Amino acid sequence: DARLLLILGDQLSLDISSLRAGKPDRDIVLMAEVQDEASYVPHHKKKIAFVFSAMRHFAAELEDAGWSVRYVKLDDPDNSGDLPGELARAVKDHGIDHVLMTEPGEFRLKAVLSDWSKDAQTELEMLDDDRFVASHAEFRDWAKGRKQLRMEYFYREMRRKTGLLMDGDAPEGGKWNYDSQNRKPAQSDLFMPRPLETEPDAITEEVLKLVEDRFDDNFGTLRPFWFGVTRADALKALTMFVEQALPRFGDYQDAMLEGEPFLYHSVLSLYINVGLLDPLETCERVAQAYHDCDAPLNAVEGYIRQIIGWREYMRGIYWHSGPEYTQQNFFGAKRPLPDFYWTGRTDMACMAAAIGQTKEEAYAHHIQRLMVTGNFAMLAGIDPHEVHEWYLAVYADAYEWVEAPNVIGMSQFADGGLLGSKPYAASGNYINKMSDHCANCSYDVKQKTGSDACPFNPLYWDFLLRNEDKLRGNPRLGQVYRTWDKMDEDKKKEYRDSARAVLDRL
Ligand code: FAD
Ligand code: DLZ
Ligand code: SF4
Repeated sequence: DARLLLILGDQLSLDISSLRAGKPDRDIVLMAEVQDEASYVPHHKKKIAFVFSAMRHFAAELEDAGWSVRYVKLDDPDNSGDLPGELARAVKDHGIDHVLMTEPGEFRLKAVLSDWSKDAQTELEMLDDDRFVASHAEFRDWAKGRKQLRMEYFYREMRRKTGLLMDGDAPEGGKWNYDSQNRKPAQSDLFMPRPLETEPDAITEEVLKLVEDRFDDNFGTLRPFWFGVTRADALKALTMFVEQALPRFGDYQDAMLEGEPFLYHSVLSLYINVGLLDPLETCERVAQAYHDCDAPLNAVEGYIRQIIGWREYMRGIYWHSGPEYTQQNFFGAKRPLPDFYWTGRTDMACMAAAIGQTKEEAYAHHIQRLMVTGNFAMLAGIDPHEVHEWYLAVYADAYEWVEAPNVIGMSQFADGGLLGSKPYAASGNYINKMSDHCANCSYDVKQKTGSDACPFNPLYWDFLLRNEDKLRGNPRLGQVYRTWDKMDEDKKKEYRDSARAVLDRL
């Protein structure tokens, strides 16, 4: 009997487990653009356009490969608005009693679809998503019995499992991690690579009009729309990255420059996360560049660690922690998200740059997300759930399974240290060291207190004090608290007063 294969907007891989289990001459593929998925957070316009256009192109590829595809567009008059509704319609129209899919990336959708299956008394079979190196069970086994979960040790397991950059049982070059050679500030006169830019074709143009029509009030700039939307585009983007940016990826991984939104980053996460690129094939390509002597080990190891280390670790933490993870609030932070996260209108130059390019490109690189917008939110005591929903909305690569551990865990420390060992809190000094923003800022990064002082400076101490009961015992913060203890009382008061003034202005 025919079965229905449901393919979600982030499952656009020809060899995904659901398609491998199906038969083109027997089964029907269902893909649906639905209002529910397009609005569980107010997604950036470019993100919606990217997902819909990539879905439409993928449906065409499936048809070329011989599959029968039932594709429901957002503006189809009969569109029910959610995935259960579309499953129900398809099951009825085609007389189907067995639905097959690859497990969704997040708890929310998994629950919604399982509930539908029970209510509709239709079998829904969920297969493992094996586009990851570690299965749920493997992560669980690795985590079991460990007092602390740390990415570095998990990463070594992933290196062993994949054989990437391994020299027998030993890591290539003798060390697992070459980060000590990375983290250099960049200069604006360096040759700057650009990520692949594609021209919208007729399919994308139709989607852009739909987004203009239906999502005009959403955050972000839609045009120019330059993302790739097919696997061929994504492969081209990978080649361009490996040839042009990878050699310097490590050196400038943590750098920020005014007017340079991408630097030497790959801008591939959006393609990897929807399935247009396979994470392992990406790593193999990058490893090949090292073996061909086209890129140095610090760049290649650093890049591979982001994918088989951090990306896999984040997914593991997400599924291991359960659906309550996004509700965590270790510091009890309650302040609402300031409006300038949506408008970009702030006189902090580093924040204006990170938020401005986020509006423009639905992209910011890791250090902007972590040490600028994320750091500010944590220092200012913004409610982590609001921060989480902002990140989930504004980036083209944002899916809860990877976004939530990065935001709730890594950037806001709202999980109390499950994911990382200490909060990524920093004063203006860090941003000044890694960027050229402070030279263009109306605040003075060297001033610690007072109305001209960089707001990160007093907020940094205020954060540590506000949360002293939770943080003083952290061995990695001992030195910081000793510095505070030695400060004279007047200075301490100045810090507190300045922080109060910054927070009152928010
Ligand atoms: P590159 O710098 O070129 O890195 C290479 C690849 O490594 C990325 O494409 C990505 O697949 C992977 N990677 C790197 N760092 C991480 C990480 N910490 N976690 C998972 N994968 C990683 N990444 C997302 O894919 N979706 C998100 O919603 C997301 N939200 C984030 C929120 C915060 C607060 C922080 C600090 C990080 C977040 N990240 C997220 C991780 C990282 O910032 C992005 O993956 C990266 O900026 C994407 O740009 P790129 O492709 O140019 O990455
Ligand atoms: C992100 C997204 C959007 C905007 N729209 C759709 C959609 O209309 N139909 C669909 O199947 N998937 C969409 N997605 C991706 C899903 O939100 C994603 O599959 C879940 O968040 C699980 O990761
Ligand atoms: Fe950002 Fe402070 Fe530097 Fe201004 S002075 S750019 S607010 S770190």
